[in-house]
Amino acid sequence: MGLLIDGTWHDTWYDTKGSGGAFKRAEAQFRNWITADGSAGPSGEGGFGAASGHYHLYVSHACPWANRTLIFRALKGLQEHIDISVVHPDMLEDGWHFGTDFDGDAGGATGGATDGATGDTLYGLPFARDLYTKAQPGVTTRVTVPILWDKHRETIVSNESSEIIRMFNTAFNGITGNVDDYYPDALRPYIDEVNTRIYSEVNNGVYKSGFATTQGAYDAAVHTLFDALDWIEGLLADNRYLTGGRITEADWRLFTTLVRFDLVYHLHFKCNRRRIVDYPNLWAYTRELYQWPGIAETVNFNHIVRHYHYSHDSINPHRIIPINPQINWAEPHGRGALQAA
Ligand SMILES: N[C@@H](CCC(=O)N[C@@H](CS)C(=O)NCC(=O)O)C(=O)O
Repeated sequence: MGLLIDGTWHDTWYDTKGSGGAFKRAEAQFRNWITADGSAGPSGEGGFGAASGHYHLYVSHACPWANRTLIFRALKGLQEHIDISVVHPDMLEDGWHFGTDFDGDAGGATGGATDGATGDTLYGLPFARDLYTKAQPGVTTRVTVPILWDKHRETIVSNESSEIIRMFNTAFNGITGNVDDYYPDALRPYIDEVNTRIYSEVNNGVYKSGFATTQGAYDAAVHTLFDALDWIEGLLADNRYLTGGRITEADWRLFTTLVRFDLVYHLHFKCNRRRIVDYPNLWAYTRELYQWPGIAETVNFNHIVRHYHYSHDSINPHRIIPINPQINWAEPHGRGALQAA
């Protein structure tokens, strides 16, 4: 784990000294947009037009932010238009790397996809940081996944998952003919409001709990997290999805945290007041989303379990991979028939 400073790699863990032991996530730095016609998007440079085979997505199967982008690639039928490379689940002193010696079937977790680490299928580079310096030689940045890469310009379009999923939602509609909309105009204010709370208190809340280095920082994060889960449990008693009867990006953004919760966040990040299976509505909802066509294939439990327990030696210094609960993802969810967006 580390970061690039002026293009040079420094192997350092997150610095929590200046923030009273609290984990603060850095802002993503590459913020261009792919649009249907290459016109400028809400941020960054223009000139990134939608085209089949033009872009490549670098992901970790362990990572909830990368999982969002794989989900939108599946929901929007983009698999044949945007190919992918999968990093190795172990993120150690060199950060994310492209070793191929991980078999996605290994590890004993059940269900989900089973593909392993692919290596960098575009360039054969050893490390994800090499992509960042290829895009910008003197860059100062954390080296995160997902990375949406432009194969022609040989640069990073975006390393911000919340924006990549918005691009996937609309930019390629003319190519795929898939006009399903997960960020519909009428619901945008409500989706934005729900996203803001869930990002801070749940998606990032599990990391704030797990990476806290003082009791106070942990207590603040973990209580906020479970208050937010209680709020969502109540919301789902009266609503099919977070913003009403229609599934939106807010649901998919929450799902990638929920699907990892009982396997890794509950134990490894000490988010252990309750498990997701203990909340009737949240658990049925998580199963429903997992069982949605194309979604189980985007979730690789073996990468998830391996990455968290093996990569964070400040939390698990002996790198022992726990036995893990057996979760029945195929159990009927009982929330009615599936609805398209
Ligand atoms: N804002 C980014 C966050 C991505 C992120 O933090 N990814 C993690 C993996 S789950 C990562 O690559 N961390 C490496 C690091 O922080 O050095 C997004 O949502 O795309």
